[in-house]
Amino acid sequence: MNRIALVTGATSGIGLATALELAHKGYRIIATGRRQERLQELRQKLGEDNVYPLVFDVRDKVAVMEAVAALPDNWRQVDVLVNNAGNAHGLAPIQDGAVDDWDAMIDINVKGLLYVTKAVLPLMQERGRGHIINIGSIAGKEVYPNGNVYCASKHAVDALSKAMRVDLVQHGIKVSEVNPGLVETEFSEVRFKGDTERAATVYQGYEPLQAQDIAELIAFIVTRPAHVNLAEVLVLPSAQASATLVVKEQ
Ligand code: NDP
Ligand code: 8X3
Repeated sequence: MNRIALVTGATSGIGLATALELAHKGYRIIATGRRQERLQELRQKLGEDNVYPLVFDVRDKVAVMEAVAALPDNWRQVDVLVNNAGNAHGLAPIQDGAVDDWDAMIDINVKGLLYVTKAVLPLMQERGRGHIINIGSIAGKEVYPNGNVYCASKHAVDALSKAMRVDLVQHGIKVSEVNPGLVETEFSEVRFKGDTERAATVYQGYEPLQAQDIAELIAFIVTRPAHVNLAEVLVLPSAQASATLVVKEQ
């Protein structure tokens, strides 16, 4: 198999696990993120011919466009785009929210996803095929207290996934949305601005999902036959029933 997947946010968590899992399935990986040293580690691990690192901040539309435009000829046949880069900043009631946190979430989770999609789509359109996987969230299906702008950003991902599916179906491009519940990654460390103790409490008292669980799901979705599209999947830890209901040990 000579297939190529571009995975954003491949430096940690779900994106890193997905890059590894898809490589295991035989894909060559275009791995993106801001932390260059982690992309180099991935390249060393998987081999130079199997990983092409692209370092950019998804908020920087010029950097995104230039990086994708500069892909060498043997890396331009992108079969799969995993729009995974994203995060939450803060957890506060709307009246106390920090405007910089709001900007970050909307700029990264919504506008960043759009910029990368805009840059990569022509490569799929010219071949008349491709598969885009957008990483949404249960926060794109429900809102929870203090989650306001993060939830809004993931509701936008939900709307955009449906809209992309409608617009791209006649171009032979599949669009799938994967909506995880609680996954133990660096997500909460970022949300709580490096407070690792507070971050750890999010995943205590029950068995959260691991990044590998989501990676395996993504690998399953992209390896379905051409006529099958798993359009949307909500995937939760068994202890979670909704955005707010998680059964924890006392
Ligand atoms: P991590 O914090 O572990 O990973 C986030 C990834 O996004 C990193 O690789 C990071 O790379 C990249 N990223 C963040 N900001 C930027 C930016 N401005 N430019 C480029 N890349 C960026 O978290 P997760 O793996 O958990 O998160 C991945 C996705 O999954 C996100 O979209 C998140 O919203 C979603 N999600 C997570 C859930 C969870 O419970 N963990 C549940 C549901 C959805 P770098 O810092 O190197 O740039
Ligand atoms: C991440 C999961 O519940 O923290 O999207 O919003 S949650």
